[in-house]
Amino acid sequence: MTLSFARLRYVAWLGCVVCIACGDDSGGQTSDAALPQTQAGAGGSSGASGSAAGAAAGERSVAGSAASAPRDASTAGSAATDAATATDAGTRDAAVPDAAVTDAGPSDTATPDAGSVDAGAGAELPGWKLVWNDEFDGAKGSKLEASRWVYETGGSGFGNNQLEFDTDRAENASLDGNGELTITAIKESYMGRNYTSVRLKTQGKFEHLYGRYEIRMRLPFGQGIWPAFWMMGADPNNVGWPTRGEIDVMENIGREPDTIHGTLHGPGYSGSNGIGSPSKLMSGQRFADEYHVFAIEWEKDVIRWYVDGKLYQTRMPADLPNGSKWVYDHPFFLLLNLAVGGEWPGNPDGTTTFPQTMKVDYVRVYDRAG
Ligand SMILES: [Ca+2]
Repeated sequence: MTLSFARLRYVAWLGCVVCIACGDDSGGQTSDAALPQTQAGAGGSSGASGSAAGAAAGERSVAGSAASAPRDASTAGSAATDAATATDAGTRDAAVPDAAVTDAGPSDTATPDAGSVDAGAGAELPGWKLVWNDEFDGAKGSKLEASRWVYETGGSGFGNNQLEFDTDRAENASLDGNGELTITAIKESYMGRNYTSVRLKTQGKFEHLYGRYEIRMRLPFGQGIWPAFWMMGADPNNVGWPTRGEIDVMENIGREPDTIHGTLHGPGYSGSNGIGSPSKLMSGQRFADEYHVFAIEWEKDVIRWYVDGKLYQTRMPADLPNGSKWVYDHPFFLLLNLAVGGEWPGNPDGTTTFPQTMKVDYVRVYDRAG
């Protein structure tokens, strides 16, 4: 394991995936101190901190998600622009949800179907050019491709007091033979821990500046279960976390089955003070019931978060606390993990069932075309 336990000094309260992250960088990056991720966490509270936008954003629910709105591929190219405009206006997320702000694209089209597996082909997205992806095609039982992913193994708790030991075993992560990655959190005694799972990253394999980052997946569920798709800033100069920056594309904690969180962590706004907003499904729905597409569009001075093609949050430098710095103008790498327990989600209890399975159809990264 690559973590430097010493670094994991602080524990964040709310969800910092990051924290998680922090520990991660193998290597000696000094400062990656661990840290917490967070925030977002806490649901509505997230963001709050000094961000003007924080408040407004909190309420937005991207209801209707999947099933309801058919996506219009043709809007894809301009979507971002429109969104940004709406946002600037101050209406921020509010304005956008339903509108035509779609991520559009063939990919989303597939999303609506509940149990659908492998949206398959169709990585083309109007207005965007695919620059990196994993469709998880391959023989049943195979592990992830070493050319794309690094298994971040260990049971340090990643600064969040997570309970699992993250392994590189096929039992915890393997292709299902039908175009999907299956990540499984298992309750078992392993290396001094009582749960095993997986934490993947593209550090050193794929680090990229700006673009659209999209994942189609079906979440696991249950108290203490904490899936996340997120990004950490590459850190060649060892500035450490949170100065290196963290973008949480999607986090979910089991006790909020209808809610996901998108969050930024940077210097002066990390851990429980991260800047973020939740997105909720309509009453009675759970993210674990269907596949959903989670995405961000990251450009200079603006990051937009989407669920099933609907924009629910836009963040810009003006949203940060006074005097704090926007640290999102350098390459980031991707992380995909399924944590068990920890400060933010709390630990599993008698209602939690194992194994818990997270299915991932694809991860795709695009640059703006042209
Ligand atoms: Ca696939």
